[in-house]
Parts: sequence; structure tokens; C-alpha cells
Amino acid sequence: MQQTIQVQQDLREQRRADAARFREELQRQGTFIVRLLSSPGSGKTTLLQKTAERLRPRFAIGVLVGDVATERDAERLAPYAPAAQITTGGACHLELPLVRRALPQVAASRLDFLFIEDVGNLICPASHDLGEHLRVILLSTTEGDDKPGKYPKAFRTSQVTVISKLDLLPHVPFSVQRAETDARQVQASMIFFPLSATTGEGLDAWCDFLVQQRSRTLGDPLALPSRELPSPGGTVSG
Ligand SMILES: Nc1nc2c(ncn2[C@@H]2O[C@H](COP(=O)(O)OP(=O)(O)OP(=O)(O)O)[C@@H](O)[C@H]2O)c(=O)[nH]1
Ligand SMILES: [Mg+2]
Repeated sequence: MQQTIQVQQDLREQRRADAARFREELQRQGTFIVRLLSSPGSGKTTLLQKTAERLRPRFAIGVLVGDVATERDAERLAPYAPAAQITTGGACHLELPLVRRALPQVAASRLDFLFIEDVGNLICPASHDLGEHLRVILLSTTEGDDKPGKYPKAFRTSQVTVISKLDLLPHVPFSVQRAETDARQVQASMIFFPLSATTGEGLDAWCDFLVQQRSRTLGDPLALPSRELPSPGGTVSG
């Protein structure tokens, strides 16, 4: 019994060290890694399409997208940025070796931003560090404003909450303020971006934030001042 526990701890530490190494490797090349988590259908792929559209003229972008089956999301993203699908064949989350293996498909040369869309799921992905610098969770207005407290690990390990589908607010019983209060109870320093990928509301602020965080993380002296982030959500334990 004791041996089993020891092996699990060793494995977890090894995974954490691998993720830290990956983060550092890409950071040295000038790549800022942003990972998106959410329940299925919250708008991750749509947000990445709109984000790529805005950042692409200035930055080299690659997108890796995880799903249990189909290449649909990569096909949707392809007109906006180099994109590769990671099909897990049943697993409910991405793992670092899969990301490493897929990376060359989108990074023929150096990337400024690597976006990783994880499998739609609010539970399993939260326990895995993929070496991201920034972990972003989407909560759409159609899901209910009570979700942060019900899925605390996903919110606790994220630095940013995107409240998506803001254009649907008039039609759904969702309070942005209640959702933010609930999320702050599990992650006090959470940063929020309420936005609509459909109308474009909030997208400029979101993209400006990504650019600032990249500059800050990579130590660009021209970086604009921006808000402090809590330590990366990568330091996760089971
Ligand atoms: N009204 C509205 N619909 C949106 C918005 N963003 C996305 N959608 C719609 O929501 C549905 C799901 O969007 P996706 O981008 O596929 O969501 P996802 O999180 O990538 O889904 P999975 O990859 O399956 O987990 C699609 O029909 C989108 O058109 C938005 O801002 N407003
Ligand atoms: Mg998707």
C-alpha cells in the first residue's frame, strides 16, 4: 500500500517537472502558452478563431486542440491559424506527451503564442499540467452562474475566467456578478473577461491582455504594465 502511494507521488512529481521543463523550453524560444478549459460547447474553438483573427497579423500563432473524436475543431481553426487536432480516443483530457508530439505540426518555425484547447470537461483537465503559462477557463452564460463552486478545482487552478456568450444574457437566467463572486471564493485573484465571440464585445480587451501577459512573461522591456497574475495553474496536485 505504502509503495503504491510512493509510486503515485513520484509520477506526479515527474509530470510536474516535465511540464515545467516544457514551459521553460518554449519560453526561451519566445512562445507564450495559453490553455483553454471548459465544459463542452462553452465556446473555446469560436473564441480561438476570433483571437487568432485579431492576433495573427502581428504574431505567429499555433493551436493544438483536443477532442475525444473527430478533427472538426482543427478543421474549423485551420482558416485562422495553423491548427492540429489531438484525438484522445476516449481519454477525457490532454497529456503533455501528446502535446509534445503534436507541436511540430503547428510550429514549423518559432511561435509567439501556442494555444491549447483541452477536451471539453470541467473535471479531468484541471489535474494535468501541460506546461501552460496561462490557464483560462470559459464559463458560458448558458451554463448557469453557480458552476465555479461546483467545479472548484478547474476554477482554483485557472488564473482567468472568460464569461462567454455574453450576447445571450437577455435570454438566460445568468448573473455575471454572481458568477464572479462564486469564482472569487475558490480563486481570490481570478481575472475576468466577459465577452461575446458573436458580437465581438470584450474581444479587444481579451486580446490586449494576452499580448501584455506574453510580453511580461518573456521579459520584454516594452511590455505595458498589466495586472499581477497568481502563480501558474500548472502547480496542480491530485
Ligand atoms: N450566441 C453565442 N454563441 C456562441 C458564442 N461562442 C460560441 N458560440 C456557439 O456555441 C457553440 C459551441 O461553440 P464551440 O466554439 O464549438 O465550443 P467548444 O467549447 O469549442 O466546444 P467543444 O470543443 O465541443 O468542447 C457553437 O454553436 C458556437 O457557434 C457566443 O459568443 N455567442
Ligand atoms: Mg472546441
